[in-house]
Amino acid sequence: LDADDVAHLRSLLSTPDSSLVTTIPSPDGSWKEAAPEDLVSYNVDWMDKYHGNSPVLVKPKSTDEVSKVLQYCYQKRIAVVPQGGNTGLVGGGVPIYDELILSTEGMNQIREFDDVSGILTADAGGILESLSNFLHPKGYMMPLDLGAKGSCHIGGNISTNAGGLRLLRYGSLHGTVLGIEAVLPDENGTVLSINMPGGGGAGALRKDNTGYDLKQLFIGAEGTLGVVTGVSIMTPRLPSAYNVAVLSVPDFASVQKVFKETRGQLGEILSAFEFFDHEGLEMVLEHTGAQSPFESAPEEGAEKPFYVLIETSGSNKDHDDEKLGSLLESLLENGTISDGTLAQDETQVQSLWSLRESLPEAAGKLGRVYKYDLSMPVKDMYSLVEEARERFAEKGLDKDGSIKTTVGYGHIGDGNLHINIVAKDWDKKVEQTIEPWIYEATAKRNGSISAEHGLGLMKAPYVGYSKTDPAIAVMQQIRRLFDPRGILSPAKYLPQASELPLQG
Ligand code: FAD
Ligand code: 2HG
Ligand code: ZN
Repeated sequence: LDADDVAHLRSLLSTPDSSLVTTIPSPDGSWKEAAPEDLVSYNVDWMDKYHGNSPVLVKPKSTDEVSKVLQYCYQKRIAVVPQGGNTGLVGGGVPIYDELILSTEGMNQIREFDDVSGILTADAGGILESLSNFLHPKGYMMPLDLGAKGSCHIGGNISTNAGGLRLLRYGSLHGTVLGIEAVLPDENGTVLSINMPGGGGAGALRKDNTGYDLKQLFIGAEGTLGVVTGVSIMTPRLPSAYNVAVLSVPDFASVQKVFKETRGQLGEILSAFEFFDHEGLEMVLEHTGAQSPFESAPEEGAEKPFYVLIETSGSNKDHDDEKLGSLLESLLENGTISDGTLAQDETQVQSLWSLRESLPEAAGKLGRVYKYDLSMPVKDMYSLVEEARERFAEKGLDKDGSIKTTVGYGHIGDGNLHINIVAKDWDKKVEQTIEPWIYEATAKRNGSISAEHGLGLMKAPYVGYSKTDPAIAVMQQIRRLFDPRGILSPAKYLPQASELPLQG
């Protein structure tokens, strides 16, 4: 990227002064050079783990501008990294070297909302929480919710196929996304409008069996096929009654027992079932100042308990209270749960949720966090956390202080385990003790090395643990079909992506 590129890119943007930030000096004073710190937050990820060095950030205001930018980047073979709210956890959304950063920050309009079908059509840069705030007064809600809601963009959610806290109830984005608009990195900067209202062809429909369902390819593509600029998504009705309970159980077998019972007894009103271990709770209490919801702490030397968070959402509070009440009664009576708190008001709902939602933030306050996001049968989940701890103890990494703690938590309802290994520092020795061992251990359990965070830079070399060679080869061909010159997030997502044969 040089001054000529900056001058050209500026000429494509309707508001160049606010839509392009660069540290490259202008030869003729036609733009004001930014200070390096103005680009820092776009060059570094949320965990402070991946650092790039891009001198140019563009924030187009329309799909047409994205198209012009990608067309130019295609012509000049300029590498581009699409970026939403930069909350991704696998190094996918930040440059590795000096790729152009294309942010969706400037595209955050709601295009339309149909209050009969509940279909929302919005720009890709809409912040998840803002979209929720738009929908709530209308009696609707977004079908996904995550701890990063205040920053992540809907385009980023789609590009990572984010799961989150209520996938158990509302399903994955592969089911709720009805239409996608994306710009391709080709010679025309082609705008591909798939089932988008007003985009040509069929609009946002629940049912449309006319050909390959191309929009599905963009869900979880992590910016390797095109830049998502708009979305149509099906939003569910906002429930009028909520309950949240956090329960303490003696062991992981009881977590599974409670899950089975809960699904059986609560049925359609269950909207979340999360778990965290005792190390996780201690970390949150220490680093967020939250109060324990339990009357007593486990005794010194006693087995460490596990915790589950159960949420119900429905339309009849008395009905839901009765169902949850009888579930808790039966679990207490048969000794499956040892302690518990049921939220009495909205403030308590929030504070119980924050015990679970604060885990990533608390881990970040304690140290440098090696994060693993794994899918596997629930029964095999926690043995992996225990094996990890044993491995670190054998290598002396806990004694010498390199690893401060290892915590396990996640979305039990979706078979999704999060392991956060909190280290004193980013440390090659720690990393090599974890990887590829953790991926092998996951594959042995027939699991997936990424349940919801994606591949990014972190897991690109390891996809083979979860996908066969022929499947990877087909994915590589699809990638080249959409991105013939390999300009979108090269070196990420798939193994040896940068060595794929280029076209044109
Ligand atoms: P970014 O981080 O900016 O980008 C993520 C990837 O998508 C990158 O590869 C980027 O190139 C690509 N991308 C972004 N926008 C576009 C676009 N418009 N077009 C094409 N490609 C694009 N994830 C979950 O699944 N479940 C959780 O519960 C969850 N909780 C989280 C909690 C916290 C506190 C944090 C920090 C993260 C959490 N995440 C979770 C991970 C992250 O928030 C999600 O992956 C989120 O969907 C990323 O959105 P973003 O806008 O920040 O994307
Ligand atoms: C969550 O479920 C997120 O809280 C983040 O997916 C998990 O930070 C993590 O490892
Ligand atoms: Zn998660």
